[in-house]
Amino acid sequence: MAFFRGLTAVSRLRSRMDLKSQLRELIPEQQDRLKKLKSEHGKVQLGNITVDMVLGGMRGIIGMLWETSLVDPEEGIRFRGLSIPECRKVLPTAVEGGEPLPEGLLWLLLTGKVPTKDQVDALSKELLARSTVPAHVYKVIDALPVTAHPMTQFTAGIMALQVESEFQKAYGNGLPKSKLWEPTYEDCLNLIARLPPVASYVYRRIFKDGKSIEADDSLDYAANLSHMLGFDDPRMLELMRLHVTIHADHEGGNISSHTGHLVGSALSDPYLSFASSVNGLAGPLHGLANQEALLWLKSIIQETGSDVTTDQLKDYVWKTLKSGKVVHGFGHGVLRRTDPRYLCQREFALKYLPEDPLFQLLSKLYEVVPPILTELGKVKNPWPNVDAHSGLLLNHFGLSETRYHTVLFGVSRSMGVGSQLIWDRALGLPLERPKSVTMEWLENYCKNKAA
Ligand code: CMX
Repeated sequence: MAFFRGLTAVSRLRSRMDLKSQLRELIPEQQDRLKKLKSEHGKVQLGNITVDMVLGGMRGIIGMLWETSLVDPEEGIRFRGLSIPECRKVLPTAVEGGEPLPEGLLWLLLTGKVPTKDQVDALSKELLARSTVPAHVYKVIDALPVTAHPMTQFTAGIMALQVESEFQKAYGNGLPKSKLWEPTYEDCLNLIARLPPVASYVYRRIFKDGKSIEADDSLDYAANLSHMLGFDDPRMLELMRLHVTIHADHEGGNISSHTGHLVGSALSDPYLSFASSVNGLAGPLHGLANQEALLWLKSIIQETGSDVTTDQLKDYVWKTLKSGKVVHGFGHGVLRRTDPRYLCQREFALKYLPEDPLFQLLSKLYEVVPPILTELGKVKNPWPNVDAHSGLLLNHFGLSETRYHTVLFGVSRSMGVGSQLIWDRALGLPLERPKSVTMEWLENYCKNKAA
């Protein structure tokens, strides 16, 4: 009898350690918090919306709840209150003093708590156990021409994964709204787990011999992603841990996050929602900027050689702008300073690849581009963003196929979009349906106001 009591205590302890059990404990108190906010402060006005905001892509309009992270224009992203430098200090690592394990960030995004190394290791194992991809997914990808953009092949793979959605089944079976977070959780964890094999399949199909590399069960999530792509250099494993951690989430208003949340609000399952996110990420003003930024850096070296002077660089930047293009990797919709995701990648480069010619070029551009963008007189943030830096780091360790880089951003973004989708369903957030108006409506409104 005492033996069985002991066993029950162990399983109770284990269940308290496990991510889903922690969420089950957290959800009721967060639901009460939201109810209180609505009932006590629902009518409080949040500043004034102007016509500029309506016409300007809704900039600055607070209109969405996003629990997992918040961007401060001056300081940058905070994941559940922790900045990137803080995350790099407190989240468990694979190597002493190394980069955070993204599983730790996922835990933090979901629970608001910094996990222990044991919890992170258990989550790594859980993700690996969930990572089997059904064979039809690869057939769907194979049906596309090998020349299709990697992001197209990646999204097709995500859509093919959707046929196993637990959410869709549970919804069809009439699961009550209050319980929908559970199949959302299952889908999101399965999705996050299955993206590395799908992403590496796409890479090896397009750029290598088409032969997949099996996951290594001794490795963590990001290291396995690198391994399955075909890169086992320990520095590359560290880079992938950093890459997946910093690209995971950037509050709710950016296109990939917002799209996932919007589509999810129709109770589309997490696969459908996240495929939409990835399609938004594939736009050159958003995630595809990492591809464009690296192609641009390479084009400078091609045209001028690596001993480029400051004057030559200035000319090149102006030439880019005068040809009607933007300078990819610079500027931001919300940030008004250098992106801390850029700065931590710069730190990584200074540690591992200070002599890399593309890194040295980017360091020079850090001096040259902002004054030129400022001179244009319309750019609100002339400083570099995350996408200026990520490509050259991957390139340094041999992942030089620039067109592929946004796929890795996509793998990482599943953690942020997935975490928020779970909370969307746990809090019972409603269908998203902002009001739109016509130009005529605005003109009449302004006329009446003036009168
Ligand atoms: N190069 C040239 N022009 C730029 C610019 C840049 N890097 N950044 C902004 N501008 C221009 C805009 O195109 C806009 O011009 P118009 O008024 O003629 O249309 C004007 O400056 C004002 O833009 P803004 O208010 O400063 O910036 P937005 O919020 O409209 O756009 C962003 C933000 C990121 C799309 C823009 O800075 C840009 O195009 N940057 C280059 C692309 C890029 O790096 N995107 C990645 C962002 C990070 C991510 O999401 O992954």
